[in-house]
Amino acid sequence: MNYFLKEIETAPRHELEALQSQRLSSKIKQVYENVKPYRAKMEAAGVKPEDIKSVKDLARLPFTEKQDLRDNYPYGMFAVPMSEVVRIHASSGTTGKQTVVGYTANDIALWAQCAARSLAAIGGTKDDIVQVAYGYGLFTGGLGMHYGAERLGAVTIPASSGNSLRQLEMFRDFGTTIACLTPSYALSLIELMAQKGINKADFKLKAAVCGAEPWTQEMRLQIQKGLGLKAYDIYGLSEILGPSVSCECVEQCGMHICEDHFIPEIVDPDTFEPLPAGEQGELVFTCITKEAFPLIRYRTRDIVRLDYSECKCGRTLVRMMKPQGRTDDMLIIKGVNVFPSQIEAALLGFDPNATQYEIHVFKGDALEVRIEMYDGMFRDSIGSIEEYRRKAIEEISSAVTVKISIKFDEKGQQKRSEGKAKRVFDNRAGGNNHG
Ligand code: DLL
Repeated sequence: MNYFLKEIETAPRHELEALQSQRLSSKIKQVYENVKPYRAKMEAAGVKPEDIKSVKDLARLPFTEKQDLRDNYPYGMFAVPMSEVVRIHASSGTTGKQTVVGYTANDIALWAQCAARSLAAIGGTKDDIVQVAYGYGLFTGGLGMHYGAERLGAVTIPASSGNSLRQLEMFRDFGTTIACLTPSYALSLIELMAQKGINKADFKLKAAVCGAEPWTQEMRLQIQKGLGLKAYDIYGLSEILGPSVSCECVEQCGMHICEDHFIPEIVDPDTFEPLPAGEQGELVFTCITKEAFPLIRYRTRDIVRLDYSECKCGRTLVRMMKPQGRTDDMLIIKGVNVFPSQIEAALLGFDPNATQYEIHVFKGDALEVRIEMYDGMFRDSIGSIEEYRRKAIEEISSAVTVKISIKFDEKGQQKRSEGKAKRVFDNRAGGNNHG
């Protein structure tokens, strides 16, 4: 097995917990002293830093939410003087004002270590050639994986996203072995390969590190087949770090969280009460090592289940299963909660080639799935267009338990993704329009 920091990644759980407890209590002291909003919240909750002695005391601390970051925009929650800050990133801000996060030099080193651990977990070594096709800029994907690949000692290609034909040329000419990109961008590249007659046999790719947006197992199979590699899931969010808060290992069965830096909790999304291990709920993180922007009990809005069982790779770090969606992306259709990922799983389960699709919601809660047509779509087993429609409605409606309609879009009509795909268009008044 390939590890970057074996001692930590395979540490017995009681040792890991002792480390977390010690780091947590000193971090809470630091934020209490240096970050006014934390001090105010803790005082309001009647909690003193000395009350937090171990991870078991975590639940006594107040939550932090996106709104707190907005209220203290841009630098009000930084825990160090600005002279210590060496980098800033910002969240994409799909809803409301963007949020700003800062990093000290140690934070950047910590991030590079986490990203190197992620790459090592999927089999990466210094002999690899890593093409980073996440966007570079305020978005954390590009620079996060870039520093990780360099820390691993691999050859790093700072491709950034877009310029798709060039991405494929680089795969071929530079002998790229690991590609870092969003899953929807991977699909866009696969489509372009078919259009340009580019063959995956010309590539040396062995792995894709895909994240930044929800994607299903069905999508994984499409990417693996289309690019001739193994596709691994990587998770992160700007507020906590960026990519590599957690990443899959070669077993492809859940993403190991860097728990020596981030303590995860799962809470009930309605009552915010902590849920027992193994239950699905909202993921909450507490940063215990970051210096500039250590969020405490940050509610991510991602719906996740944690698995504490042993992993075949030998890592003892808890695994988070694929996020089922975000509480703020969940659609409420006639009183029923519908996650876009459920629609994707049902659609691709029925037709693995229907990867270019959109979800539209209209007044009166009408839910329409628009599937872009592709060559040969109504041939073979799926039958005629009406037969396809009937089957798609049946499969998707039964998965989400609400009635849907299907519309077929012309080939090439829908916008292709180069980063986070936008798939949901909520046309109801006040509806959100997340990807
Ligand atoms: O998307 C960081 C990142 C970059 C992760 C590259 C992985 C690879 P944000 O733009 O702040 O940061 O968006 C964070 O994206 O709360 C999730 O809802 C979603 N997300 C990220 N990774 C995954 C994933 C980056 N693997 C938000 N599966 C998070 C599902 C994901 N959703």
